[in-house]
Amino acid sequence: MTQRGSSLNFRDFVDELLAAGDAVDVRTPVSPTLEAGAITRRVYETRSPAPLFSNLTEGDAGFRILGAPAGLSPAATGTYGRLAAHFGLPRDTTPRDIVEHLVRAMHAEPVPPKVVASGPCKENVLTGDAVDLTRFPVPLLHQQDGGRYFGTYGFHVVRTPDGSWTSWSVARTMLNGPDSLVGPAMPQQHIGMIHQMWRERGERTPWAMVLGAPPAALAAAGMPLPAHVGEDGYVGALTGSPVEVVETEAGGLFVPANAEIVLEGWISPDETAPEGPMGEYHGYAFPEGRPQPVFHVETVTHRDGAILPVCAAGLPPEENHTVWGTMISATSLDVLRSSGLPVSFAWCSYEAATCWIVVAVDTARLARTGMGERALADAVADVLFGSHTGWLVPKVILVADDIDITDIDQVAWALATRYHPGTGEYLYPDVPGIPMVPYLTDEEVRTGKGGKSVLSCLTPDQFTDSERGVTACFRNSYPEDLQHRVLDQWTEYGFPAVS
Ligand SMILES: Cc1cc2nc3c(=O)[nH]c(=O)nc-3n(C[C@H](O)[C@H](O)[C@H](O)COP(=O)(O)O)c2cc1C
Ligand SMILES: [Mn+2]
Repeated sequence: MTQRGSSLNFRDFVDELLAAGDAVDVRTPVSPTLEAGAITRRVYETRSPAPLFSNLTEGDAGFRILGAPAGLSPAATGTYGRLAAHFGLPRDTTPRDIVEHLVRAMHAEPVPPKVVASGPCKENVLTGDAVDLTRFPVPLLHQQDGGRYFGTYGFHVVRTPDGSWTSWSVARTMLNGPDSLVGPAMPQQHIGMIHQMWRERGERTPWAMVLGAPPAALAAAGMPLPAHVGEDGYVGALTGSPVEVVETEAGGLFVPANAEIVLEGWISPDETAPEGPMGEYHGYAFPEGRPQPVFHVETVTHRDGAILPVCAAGLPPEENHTVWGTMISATSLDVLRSSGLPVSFAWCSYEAATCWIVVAVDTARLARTGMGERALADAVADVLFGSHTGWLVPKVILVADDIDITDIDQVAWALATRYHPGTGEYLYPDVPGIPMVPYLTDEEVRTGKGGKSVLSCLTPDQFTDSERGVTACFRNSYPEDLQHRVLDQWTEYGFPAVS
């Protein structure tokens, strides 16, 4: 027996998507060399159901790939349905409710994982010469990529030498040979911090990577929770049940018991190999790769008929936007609210490729603070850019909370009609930030800071809570009884129903 349900069991998640018409079992032969990537890309770009490739032309028979595990869905099956299913929420849950759900769990008591003796991830155990990652259908995802990517939707498991902190974190890993991977472990990310602790002792970092993890665990591993917070305990709080974990074959680390594939081994203290380039979250593929740490695989365990989940990164919306962006929204909202600033919501617009976060300001509360625009911008920059989550996002857009910031059309309208050129932008050249942002100068990439801003779409009257004008729209421009009549008679007039 293993725990069930779409949030805590990847296989159940896949079955639920198939049952909801939000995944397609692709039985036509498909090559993991570019073809699976091309199909997955088109799926994101057309909001089609997720492809389950069950007849792959490379890799051992029986292995499968699930593409676009958290792509957006056809409207008829719930646009955010695949993301909601990661948390066991109904398919029609709004992104706003998903974010509030994530924030609530940050304030709940962590529920530590439950260690079980065995689980489906141990159905096949391969060690020694039997370790050959090329037996899996490891995809080449874009023709510009520097290699095949095994880990595009999996997470690393590492633990501090003193055992006090276990970190689960999503980062990409490229095939480096039959028994090794290579990928980033940035010093600002928790895997990089923990790897550094082992390096300082002159030791290898004990490591595991989990693919086809419980979807809630994957999402938590892609969430910038603060340092020393275990993502495993957060998943328990989020789902209401402890995650069932099993010990690795080598011992010392614990991985979700029903994971599809688990790689175990160690990160070399000093060895690097060329990694990338890869089509990335910001939507571009840059020409050069760079040297990154090598992950040596000593043991592979996997479920029968294992399914490798795959993110074909690039132009939004893919998982770097739908999962990472949503998790950043939750952690950013939490730090801003906790600081006492008059913030009602925060949202990384998927369309902005995790390069901006929109912050909704409660203008009634803002007026009571007496803050001016610069003071507010500086305070938001200070709180957000000073946090683990704020390192990831270079731009903040402030808007009054009459705007539904989860609706990009409304955000575009606010930018056009409320941002004042020349005075509405505040720059923070000395603030550190993720060096992957496409528009950074070489100097900014080298120093790891700059290119960060707060852009205000707050109009002068909004600082005094006085109204300069009323939005001319259905909700504001007609008496309520008339609005109800129009809504009630909508289809009678002859229009198709609006969801
Ligand atoms: C699909 C996906 C791919 C990601 N790829 C990377 C990556 O390659 N490198 C990286 O540093 N972060 C990547 N992230 C973001 C990290 O997982 C995220 O910042 C997380 O907070 C890191 O964990 P940590 O906060 O425990 O360090 C990715 C996230 C997702 C959802
Ligand atoms: Mn972490």
